[in-house]
Amino acid sequence: MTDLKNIAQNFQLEAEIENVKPLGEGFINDTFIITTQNNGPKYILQRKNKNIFSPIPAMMENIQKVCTHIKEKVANVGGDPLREAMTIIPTKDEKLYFLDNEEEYWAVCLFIEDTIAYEAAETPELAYAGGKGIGKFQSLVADLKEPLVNILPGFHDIRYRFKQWDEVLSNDPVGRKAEVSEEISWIESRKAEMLAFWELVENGEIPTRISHNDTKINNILFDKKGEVLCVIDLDTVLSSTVLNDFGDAMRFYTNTGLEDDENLDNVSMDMAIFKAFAKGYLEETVSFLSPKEIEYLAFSARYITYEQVLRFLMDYIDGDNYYKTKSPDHNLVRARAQYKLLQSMEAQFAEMENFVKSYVAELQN
Ligand code: GN1
Ligand code: MG
Repeated sequence: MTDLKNIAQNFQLEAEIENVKPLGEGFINDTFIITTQNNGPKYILQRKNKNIFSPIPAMMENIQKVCTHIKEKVANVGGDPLREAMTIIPTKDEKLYFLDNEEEYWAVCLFIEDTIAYEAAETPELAYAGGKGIGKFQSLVADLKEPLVNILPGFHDIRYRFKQWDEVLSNDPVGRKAEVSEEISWIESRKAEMLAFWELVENGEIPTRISHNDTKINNILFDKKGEVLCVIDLDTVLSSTVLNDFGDAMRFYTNTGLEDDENLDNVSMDMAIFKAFAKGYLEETVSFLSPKEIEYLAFSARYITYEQVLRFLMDYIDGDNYYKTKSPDHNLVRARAQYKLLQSMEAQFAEMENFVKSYVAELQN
């Protein structure tokens, strides 16, 4: 604990530190909350995972560019930039991160009070608000002209993922491949349709824009009225297709079970949640989305869910190097649960597509 306090001391905090405690269950970074004395402001402290985000200083610059841009826009319309955007707290020597003597990177942002972070989209109303929030985020950054550094090459790029996949399968470093031949066939049998989609991004038919890329519901802060206040966890802001944000949100919001549910009967895609999120999202974005983006919106849910099956399964075969796990087969359990969700999306795909088409037509009339 003293260590964490010592680390926190390096940042420009407005009050004396009281305590530093773990917060949340991120799969990638380590997150803590800093409380300060006399009920002073709270802060979020994170050890950023340098094995995944590289280089961290460039990632922090990306986040700062996005936050500064959003703050300006929020202020222009009379909003509160300290609540409706993330505020990065620099170090005492004006850096966006602190590098400790073990070469670990730390960053601090202001904790936003009186907000709710949900772990599941419990109602269609919440999903609708979430869709509006992600749509609004995309429209706020749509005119950000400064380039972002690609600190996660190939992140939602299935061609790149297949390369990693082939390597992990041929190395089979911990001898797990033989026991998951059925799961491997789930990936292999869908390769062509996934690549066909990604080719549209590669050849520019689907445009590249700034997107969030990790739109789980707990990466959004809601206010007490149930409206989205602020989109957080900006480590993955990148130039890619905005469809990744829609797809990843659908992977998370519509799941009637847990991401790592051991009881597959719990897992399916909730169509009411899909429709509610899509409504909110489209209301904010239909003015700038291209016809191709709209055409592939529903498919993006399948794409990202498939990619997530692949990523969990690949990490299992690789010996669990990427995601934090709680048991030896955690990644396999996650892969199976996400596959169940994928199948449910496939079964309901026609209705998903039709809904998007008809709601866009309604909005455009
Ligand atoms: C990771 O860090 P966290 O838990 O918000 C991951 C996402 C995955 C997600 C699975 C940088 O997100 O891509 O979809 O876990 N982030 C990174 O729940 O890999
Ligand atoms: Mg997160």
